[in-house]
Amino acid sequence: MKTQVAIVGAGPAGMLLAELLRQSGVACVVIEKHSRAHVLSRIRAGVLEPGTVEVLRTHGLAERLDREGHAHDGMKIVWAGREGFFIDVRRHLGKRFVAYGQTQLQEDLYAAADRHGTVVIHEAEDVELHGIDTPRPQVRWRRGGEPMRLDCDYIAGCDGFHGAARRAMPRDVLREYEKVYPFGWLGILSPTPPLPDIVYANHPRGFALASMRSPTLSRYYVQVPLETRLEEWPDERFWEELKARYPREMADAIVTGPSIEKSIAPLRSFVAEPMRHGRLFLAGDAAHIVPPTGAKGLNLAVSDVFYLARALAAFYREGRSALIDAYSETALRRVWSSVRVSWYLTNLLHRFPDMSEFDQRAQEHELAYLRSSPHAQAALAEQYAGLPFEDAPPG
Ligand code: RFL
Ligand code: PHB
Repeated sequence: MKTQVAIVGAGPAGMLLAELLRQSGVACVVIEKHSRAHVLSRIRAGVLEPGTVEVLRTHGLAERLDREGHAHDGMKIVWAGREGFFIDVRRHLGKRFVAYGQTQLQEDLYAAADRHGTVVIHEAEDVELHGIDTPRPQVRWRRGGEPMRLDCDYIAGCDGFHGAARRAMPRDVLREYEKVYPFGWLGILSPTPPLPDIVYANHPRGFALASMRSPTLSRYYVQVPLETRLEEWPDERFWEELKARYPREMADAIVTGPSIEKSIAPLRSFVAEPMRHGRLFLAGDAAHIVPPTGAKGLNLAVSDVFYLARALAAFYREGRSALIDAYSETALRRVWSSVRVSWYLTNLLHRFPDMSEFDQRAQEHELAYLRSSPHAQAALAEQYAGLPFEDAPPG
């Protein structure tokens, strides 16, 4: 098989890239390790930044999102025994977020691919990337034991943190920056009405988060030690612990019910630089991971893909390679901004096992400062909303 761009991974990054390239007249094939049913069953992100929504709207991918998504203006922060406050993104930036599940977005992207006959190959085993330093790179894999090969001009590595693409970068080219946090998030999805706002809580028992997917579907998380096992957390224990971490009135307003999904995610910050080598580009979780505290992972996948699709379209349409050459640097500016604010919010809102009394007091005073200063709130609102996308340089 031959194509212009081989896309490895059919997560949100890979499937969005396939659709943006198609709209620019660039041919591509997507190669995915898992089955379509598996990809569509993953429950992950739920908060779309204003810039993400804009990209989806501009490319005709927001019809269901505009119908079913729940627009909101910012987020609340509460902490034990004190009055909380609201980071009002709409007031400071005139922009709104949309609560819309990654699961739904993934369905919308598959529907777009189906409408236009985009080739997505599932259940590809032992995916390998070859010749990324040559003008004719290849992706090779096995399907049902048979060896398969795709020749292309470029490869987009959209295969997530554990994928094959980043590992195909030469060791002496790649620099990796990493921070692993000493706790995880235990999350549940429940068919119950959510609280009206997204509420982050800092409590001596640990961090908690109240979020939403729809008016009848809520998503909650509590900070747990890394060695926690799901079996230790029947629904009753989860609800009790969640409520214990919120102020009284909020705890009373939380509607409990059965969980329809329950999982534990460890927290990590990770950035691989550069995001391009030779004919290989990295996009999304393949290049970087953020702890979920900033709700940034999916949004970064979308901004990487926006820059990458624009660069490849300029190359195929006008023979311009300047945007391809600038891709890594351009994408990394936005990546580091979101990595930084996710790390900041993680430090601000969690109880670390090795926290000293000094650390604790400094954290409390940081929260008090944020609550009292409209300037600090405006700065956080700007970063929580995500930096605006950069215009393409003229030429
Ligand atoms: P994905 O979604 O991991 O997709 C990668 C795809 O590549 C496939 N794959 C391979 N394919 C071929 N060959 C190989 N060798 C392969 N290895 C893997 C995989 O099967 C998969 O289909 O990466 P992508 O597309 O970059 O998208 C990134 C997002 O999924 C991720 O950043 C977010 O889910 C992170 N995240 C959140 N992001 C937000 O913006 N807002 C949020 O509110 C938010 N909440 C979250 C989150 C992630 C969470 N977890 C569980 C990690 C909440 C949680 C709990
Ligand atoms: C979610 O709705 O799953 C969610 C919301 C905010 C976050 C992380 C996850 O920071």
